[in-house]
Amino acid sequence: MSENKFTISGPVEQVTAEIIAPKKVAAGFPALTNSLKHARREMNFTSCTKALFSLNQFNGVDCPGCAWPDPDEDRSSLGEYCENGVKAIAEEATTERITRSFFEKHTITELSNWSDYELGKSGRLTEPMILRKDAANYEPLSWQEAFEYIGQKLKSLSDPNEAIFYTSGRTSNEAAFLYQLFVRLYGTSNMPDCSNMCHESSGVGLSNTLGIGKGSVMLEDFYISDLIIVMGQNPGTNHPRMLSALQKAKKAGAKIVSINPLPEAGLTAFKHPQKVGDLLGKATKIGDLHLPVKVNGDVALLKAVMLRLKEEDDQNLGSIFDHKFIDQNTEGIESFLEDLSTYDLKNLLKQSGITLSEVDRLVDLIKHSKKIICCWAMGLTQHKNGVDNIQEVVNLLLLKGSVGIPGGGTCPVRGHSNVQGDRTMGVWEKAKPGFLKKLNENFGVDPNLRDGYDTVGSIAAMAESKVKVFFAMGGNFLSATPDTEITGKALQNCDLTVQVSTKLNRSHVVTGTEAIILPCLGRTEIDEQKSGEQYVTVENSMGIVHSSSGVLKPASNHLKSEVAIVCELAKKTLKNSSVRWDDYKNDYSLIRDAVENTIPGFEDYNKRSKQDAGFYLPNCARDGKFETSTGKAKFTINKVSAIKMAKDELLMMTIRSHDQFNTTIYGMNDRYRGILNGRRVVMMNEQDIKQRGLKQGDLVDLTSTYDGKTRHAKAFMVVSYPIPESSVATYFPEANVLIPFDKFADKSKTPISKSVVVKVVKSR
Ligand SMILES: Nc1nc2c(c(=O)[nH]1)N[C@H]1C(S)=C(S)[C@@H](COP(=O)(O)OP(=O)(O)OC[C@H]3O[C@@H](n4cnc5c(=O)[nH]c(N)nc54)[C@H](O)[C@@H]3O)O[C@H]1N2
Ligand SMILES: Nc1nc2c(c(=O)[nH]1)N[C@H]1C(S)=C(S)[C@@H](COP(=O)(O)OP(=O)(O)OC[C@H]3O[C@@H](n4cnc5c(=O)[nH]c(N)nc54)[C@H](O)[C@@H]3O)O[C@H]1N2
Ligand SMILES: [Mo]
Repeated sequence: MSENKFTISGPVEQVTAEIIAPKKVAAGFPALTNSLKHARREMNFTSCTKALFSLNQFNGVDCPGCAWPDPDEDRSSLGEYCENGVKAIAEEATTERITRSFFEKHTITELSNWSDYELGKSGRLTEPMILRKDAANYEPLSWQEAFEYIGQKLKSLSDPNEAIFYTSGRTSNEAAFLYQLFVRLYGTSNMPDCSNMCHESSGVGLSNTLGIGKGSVMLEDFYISDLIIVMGQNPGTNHPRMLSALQKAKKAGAKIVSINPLPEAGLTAFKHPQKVGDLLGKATKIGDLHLPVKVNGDVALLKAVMLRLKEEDDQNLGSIFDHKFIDQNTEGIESFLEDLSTYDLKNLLKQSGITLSEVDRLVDLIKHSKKIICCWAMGLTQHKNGVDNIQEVVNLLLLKGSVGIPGGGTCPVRGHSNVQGDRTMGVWEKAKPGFLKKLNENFGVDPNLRDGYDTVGSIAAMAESKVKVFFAMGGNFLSATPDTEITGKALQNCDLTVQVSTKLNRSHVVTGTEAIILPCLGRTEIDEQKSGEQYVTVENSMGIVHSSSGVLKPASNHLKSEVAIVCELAKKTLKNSSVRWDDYKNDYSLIRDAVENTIPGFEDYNKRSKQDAGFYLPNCARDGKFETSTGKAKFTINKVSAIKMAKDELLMMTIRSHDQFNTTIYGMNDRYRGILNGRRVVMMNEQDIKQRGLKQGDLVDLTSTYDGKTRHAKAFMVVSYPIPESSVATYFPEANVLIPFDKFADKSKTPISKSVVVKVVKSR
């Protein structure tokens, strides 16, 4: 480990990965033993049992992992958890602590050479720290000094738009509502969030076509569905509790299809880790059909499927499409079909990498199904044509009349546990006019605030030195965003960077001229305020709002809640604020009252959030009503991928291993994919490996070239993997240095993390 040179993107670790056969079954005993291994390594026995038994129980702790919903009734008394939920808890409830002596001992230059894994494993942050100008180390400061310091700095800016306020998706509704209120009262809409990099394409595509940026189905719909299509999503790793729903759906007769370049374990077969029968017996086969689409080949595939369906519909007197639904509820069918007819089936098959007989197997399943659910995640959203991907999925569902019916609809599966709620609370660089009007009436927010920077806009603005203060409510902006080197330099252009965090990460190390760390309570911890113990609320992927109450003793006596941090900061920053910041801090039920008075759907918020499973927010698409500009669901014309590649180029997707939560690295194993003990790997098709005169285990350098600028990532190990030719996969965030921040999805501006054109050459 070099200590002399400061690095932005961290060390290039030597790869010593061990490659074994990928797994075909997800969960089962190995998931149990693995989760316990993580829990035991990080936590003491009492916190471990307390946290796990309360996890996802009525009025218990909402898992800080993913946003998959819990059953409305019938929850396991062992806790509704999965292997990766346990890891998320263990990460937060770790017994390791970072104290002031840690920062005395390790300079910022030294820490910049630690890996994300090493930084994260150092433990929970315990007191506010400041990195002063030109200092080598962080030093402690009191909370009051910290708020004073940040408040002064914000007040001194000549334009509030010189500040940026980022949000990651773990922030509770209560904290998110106050945070956006504070930022807007301060006078800016510069609120980039992790959603910009995540499901933004879903939000845009769904709003445009169905009139609501959220999914339409509920958990119950899975159990009565005929057909569930899972596209561009790896639930076995990223939403393991979804596998229980797929298992139940399967047992009730649903067919399940996966469309994914990789044969992901959870979509093949599953053993429920909390059911003894499953653990001892045979696994449930989950997938009926797997279509190994090329990276970014989805629009081509969907068009091929719809062309074949159209032929069938023509031959079968219109009995395949739901013409009645189409007539009554949609618009644009004629131009959609006209455009579809211009495509050549052979070309579409070539572009998707799927054979005609495979396409016809899917067509056959769709033909015989009325109730169809399409689920998706990052495999569809993080492309130049990410919005088109989503809209093409909607086209298919509309043809079948399968939106807004029991058992059928859209299911974008959200990432962070409260990313959907943060948006509902108004964390967004834009705002619906009605919302700003309400904020104006209730709190005096300027109703004419203009749109602010989103995530890529923020990077550009910081790179151009237009920004003086960068403030992050959670997350790890540097490692999560594309173009690590450029983003790092952009952050360094700021005068002050502030991170509200639970754990140490790269964003604390690559900073503005000065930097402040504000350590906060995690979701699992007891939040005691003046009026007593507080609970918070979150919204899951299916629009259910419910409570979450911490059960563990806080990691340090000096931690503050995110709500308290926002209130204190607002008091120090805003001149003559009439908002009751102190009351809100003392009693979160008052914040919920304020939300109720501002955002539709939150009637009786305090009462209903205490009900066992919480309450559903209104959802027009679920009710079969489409609140688009015309009141109809819209067919849209979408582009087949237009990415051009030279012969020696490959299309790279950057994905998650089984041992990470975004930029938090839990361990070095991607157990299901059989890649152990190393993350700097590139999964390649055997043909692509041979063509380059390479073999598994070779070290290669990756480059990407956009607009004449070449980016480099050195020393990745080649892994021969069942992935379509010309597609390759690497892990995020190691490969983020290759992703140009100024290349993103049309309309949603989501970075192209799943389709980066790269070259792979042997390292010298
Ligand atoms: N344990 C754990 N849970 C998590 C997270 C985590 O990091 N760890 N992250 C959370 C967050 S924020 C999110 S957004 C979600 C992410 O959940 P996912 O979207 O499942 O995460 P990724 O690993 O990005 O996986 C993308 C999947 O899409 C496939 N794919 C890639 N490109 C394409 C394509 O062009 N077409 C198709 N059809 N498929 C493609 C990949 O092979 C992979 O299976 O998970 C959430 N839950
Ligand atoms: N190449 C590539 N890049 C990607 C993606 C990809 O698939 N490929 N995925 C994108 C996606 S989908 C997302 S959502 C983003 C994720 O982007 P972020 O949300 O910014 O990143 P995380 O890694 O989830 O943030 C982890 C940090 O959050 C802090 N934290 C954890 N819990 C809490 C809490 O309760 N409160 C506070 N205040 N802080 C907390 C800890 O300090 C931890 O280090 O990354 C994106 N980046
Ligand atoms: Mo995400």
